[in-house]
Amino acid sequence: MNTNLPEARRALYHDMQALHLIPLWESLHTLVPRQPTPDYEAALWRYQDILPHLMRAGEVISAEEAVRRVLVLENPGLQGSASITRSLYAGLQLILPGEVAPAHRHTQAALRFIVQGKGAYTAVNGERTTMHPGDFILTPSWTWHDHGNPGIDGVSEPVVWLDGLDIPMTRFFNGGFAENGDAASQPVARPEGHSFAAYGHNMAPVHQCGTGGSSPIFNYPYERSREALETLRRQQEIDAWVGVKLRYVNPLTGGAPMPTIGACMQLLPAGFEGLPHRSTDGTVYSVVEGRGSATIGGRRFEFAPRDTFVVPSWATLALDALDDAVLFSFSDRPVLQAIGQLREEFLPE
Ligand code: 1HN
Repeated sequence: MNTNLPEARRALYHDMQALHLIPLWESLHTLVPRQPTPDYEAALWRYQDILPHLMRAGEVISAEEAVRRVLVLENPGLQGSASITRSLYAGLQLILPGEVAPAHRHTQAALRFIVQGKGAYTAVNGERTTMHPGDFILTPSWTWHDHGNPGIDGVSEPVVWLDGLDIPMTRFFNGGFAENGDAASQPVARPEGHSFAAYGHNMAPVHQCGTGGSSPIFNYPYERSREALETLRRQQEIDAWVGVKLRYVNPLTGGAPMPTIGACMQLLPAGFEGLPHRSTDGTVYSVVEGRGSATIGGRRFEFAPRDTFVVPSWATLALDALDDAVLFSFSDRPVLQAIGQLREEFLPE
């Protein structure tokens, strides 16, 4: 062996550079960490802080010009990436009365979680659904979608929702394709409520057995999810870590509503002091009802209705509720599950 090793190594690395060769042994420990070491942070966006900026955006650009008028919630640890976790994107979208966000489709899958206002709809593959706060709406990969806010029942108001997309995953795999529609609003092919009637009642059409990758239900109404949580909190023991928590399913498979994104809704009874837990799926939470706090990796964030917060992979999360609190959440869980990398831990305290 060479007697002046440091010098000999440096010389070797230098001479290898032009051939695009690097020594594995210098970075092995960071390439294969003993546990997840996310390069993004826990963070909370207060709706109260965001809303004035969103309304100002409504004054400076139309939905039509913007195509989608969205303020992206960019993780402070991932500046320039338009990502909220390594694999997911989130943003708050505003559509004002009378506006239309034109039809397009892309391979990126999207969800909408309605945060405020009524009178808007989203259309997916020829069917419209009216959005209500707390509704969980899907626009699966490559489905045509557009949004409009014509108002309803004499109500005409701004509507805001949280968009969640698998944009960073699509970017990672270089699988992004997109197309614009011929018209701003896609033609209506089926009456509103069709998908929910066909698939939303633990039944499915006998002549349609295609499963596809995504749920045929594209609006999971808050009314139903809230009612289920309310009944269960009275009938069953409250889980010490998550309160009462249900996951949204694709009724044809029992799996996640979309291949890349899973979602849940949970209720924390007033006074709940949850135990810490962690999982490898970086998760975005949207507060529907109630105040409380999320302690994420030892940092405490107080939350109020309509706030959004993000819990990094493998960071411990402990949830407390002052009032009855309802939280919606979404993550890359189905992907981690599919590749054998989903791990969860429920800690004693
Ligand atoms: C998109 O299609 C929507 O349809 C929202 O509302 C946000 C962000 C990036 C790419 C496509 C929408 C989006 C998006």
